Amino acid sequence: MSESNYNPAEIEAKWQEIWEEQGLYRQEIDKSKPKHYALTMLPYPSGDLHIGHWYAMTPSDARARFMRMKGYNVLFPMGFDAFGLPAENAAIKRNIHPAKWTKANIERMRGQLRSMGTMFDWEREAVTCDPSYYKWTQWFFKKLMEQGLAYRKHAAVDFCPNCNTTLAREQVWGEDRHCERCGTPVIKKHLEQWFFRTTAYAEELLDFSGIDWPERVKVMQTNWIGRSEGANVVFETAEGGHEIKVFTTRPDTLWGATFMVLAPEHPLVGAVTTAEQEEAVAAYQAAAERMSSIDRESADREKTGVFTGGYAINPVNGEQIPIWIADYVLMDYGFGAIMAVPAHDERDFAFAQKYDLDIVEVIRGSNRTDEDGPLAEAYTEKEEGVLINSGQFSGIAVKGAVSKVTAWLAEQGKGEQSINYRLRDWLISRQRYWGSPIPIVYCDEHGAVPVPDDELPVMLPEDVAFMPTGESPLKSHEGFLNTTCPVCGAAATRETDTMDTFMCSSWYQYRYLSPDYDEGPFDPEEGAYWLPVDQYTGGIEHATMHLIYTRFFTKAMRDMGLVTDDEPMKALFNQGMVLGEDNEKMSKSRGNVIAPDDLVQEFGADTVRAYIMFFAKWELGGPWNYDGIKGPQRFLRDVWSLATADYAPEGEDEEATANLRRKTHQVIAKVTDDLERFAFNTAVAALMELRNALVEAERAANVSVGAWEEGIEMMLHLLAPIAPYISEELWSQRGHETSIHEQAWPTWDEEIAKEDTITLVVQVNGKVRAKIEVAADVSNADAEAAALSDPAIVERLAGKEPRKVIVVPGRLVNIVA
Ligand code: ANZ
Repeated sequence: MSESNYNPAEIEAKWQEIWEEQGLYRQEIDKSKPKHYALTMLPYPSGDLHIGHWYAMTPSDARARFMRMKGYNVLFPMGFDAFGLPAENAAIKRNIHPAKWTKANIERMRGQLRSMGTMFDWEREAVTCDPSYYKWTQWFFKKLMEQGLAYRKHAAVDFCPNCNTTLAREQVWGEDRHCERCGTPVIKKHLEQWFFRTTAYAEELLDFSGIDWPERVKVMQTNWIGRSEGANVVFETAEGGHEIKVFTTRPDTLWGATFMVLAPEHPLVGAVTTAEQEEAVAAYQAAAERMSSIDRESADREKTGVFTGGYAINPVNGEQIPIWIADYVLMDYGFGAIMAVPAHDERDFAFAQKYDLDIVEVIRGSNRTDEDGPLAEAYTEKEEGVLINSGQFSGIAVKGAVSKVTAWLAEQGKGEQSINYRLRDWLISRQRYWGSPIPIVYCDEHGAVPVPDDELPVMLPEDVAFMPTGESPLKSHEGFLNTTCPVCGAAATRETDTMDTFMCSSWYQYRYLSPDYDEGPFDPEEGAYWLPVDQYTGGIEHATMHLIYTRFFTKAMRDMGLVTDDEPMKALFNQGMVLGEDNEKMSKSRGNVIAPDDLVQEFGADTVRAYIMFFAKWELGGPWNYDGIKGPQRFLRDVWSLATADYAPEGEDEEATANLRRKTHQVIAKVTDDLERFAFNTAVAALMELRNALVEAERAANVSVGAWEEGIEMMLHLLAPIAPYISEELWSQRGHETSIHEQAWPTWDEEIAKEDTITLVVQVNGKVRAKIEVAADVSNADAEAAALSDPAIVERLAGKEPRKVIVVPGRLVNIVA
């Protein structure tokens, strides 16, 4: 083989320039071709691209390039999710303005992104902190308001004391309810905040028909939305005639409701509490308020509560039942009140035992009798058992009882069927500086008035003391704060909170279509051609935040008449994560961070790309291995040597020629199928096999020139999406004038790809009993397996284990029975 003079640094810089000059990756409407909108999640401009960006983006790029070669007109844009807390925190730490910090980072990252060799069309770049972008984010806020999907409410909200801002429910994670960004446990604050009515689409968000999304994401979203079917039942208080409404999933257990529990914040607590209990109740309420950072829903935490002194009447049997307050009942689910059925609910059972409250069994399983004594635990079975102590329903099976009891309650005017969701409306107000201002003006006379369209965007002022105080820094900016009412012209003040940055990324795929368009959020002509996104790629960590928000946005946009699709992205694929060499998550403190720039310098971008695609299944990810990159490096060097070699056969061996052609066509089929399925690792492995076959052919110098040329050119085609620079360079060195990236994806010939087969004779105890077709290079084990599974042999052995099997390669399989 010829000596390799492959110099990645040189050719990569060269092709970046040529591609840009030629506009090779300009992506424009072309109605003569089917379109393919490939989207990968946009980065936050943190300052440096890390290997995780490479891991997410370069295989996505390979897939987009593959689709392009397959004949699609591919849109593959890139941008920056540029508002957000890290910029502000970095700015505070280093005393530079967040805008400056962000812009410098974007500049740097653009260069790094270019080195990756991706086909991003930079003319479609969108940066969410640009006024030309956030003008439309604000416009969407107004549109949502018009649609009744944005509203303002005074509410107890989650507040991160470290980030000094409120958070959406989705941004509060874990048992200890910590901030998704910084890990600090959140506290509750009572604030006037803006919300988006995501719950209006709860039912539709549960419907994933028509989109090809990973099962895991669908399950996570379904759990997050948390749909429960049940009934609302009204209880009256024994005195004062107040009505307490509850949501229950088990109306069939109503006869067993022996007490009620209100959330400590429930508005009727004051009304039902007796004078004797007032002090204890107030103390418990105060404690609950302080405790709210702990997960009140946690099942294992010891239940606590206080009796209010008041009673309610069970609507089905007229019994007086005590009303308690307890923090395991949450104010923001159902009606913030429950009917407690200790015999059939674990939490209620624990509570009743602790406070010595009545436990009345109303469902009985078949393996239990009166002699068994009191229940040792709640009986929560819904499929097996019959109702007892339940008036006219006694004796019916528990299975199906919910709907029967619900129908009867509705007839009696005592309840109604109801569906509840865990999903909460999306809280979008943030008390921080670096975000899009909310386009609202408050007027004494006219309340919250949206800023007129022709005054958008409400510019984020730059001269702001952006120290985090828990209040928006915009509050202390007189010039920003003071304005006039758009309706009456009287003095008014602006909303000073900014929007959650998840809002910016909820619609960015639309802005990419026409980032400079000023008549609307995107050019409808571009939208009509490119939408929806055909293939989205990104990390699983966005399953319940970004991916719910963007679905909500698209549904709202559809109802505004802006798009016709119900869903933003037809297909989604989640890649895994690259870990450090120590198999741990990469972090500066662990010192296991892999810096892509260094790798590019040492190996070239193509090798880094090939290794990223090769070292793990993309959806799984795994630990980085510095030595592992040598394999793909060797591979690309070999490809270089092979493609630049002067191949001159010494003779022409028919079989060797057929073998090479077979391999070539098999690899075309394999790589095509693999790239379709995001199986990049096996695609690279198949190309390495083709390399081996070519190395062998060159050494033996015995295949036809035609077969050799075919092998080399197919290698370059198949390699193009994975290693775009080297394939382009070698392609052009071979005298081609148009880019390899504009070539059609190769097809294969099944006949040529077909394995050579041979016939083996199968004997049982020395007599020929069957003949089998197997691959010419079949292993002994495979030949044995094929013989033993032949129907004639299976019949003859009649289930008995053969005593011995002897394989004579290329001739026969002898079974001793
Ligand atoms: C009586 C009952 C009997 C219940 C029984 C369950 C079992 P999911 O499935 O999560 O929707 N619940 C209702 N509102 C609540 C609140 N604000 N805080 C805490 N718990 C609340 O749960 C619905 C069940 O959770 C409801 O059904 C109610 O308890 C409780 F054998 O009512 B159930």
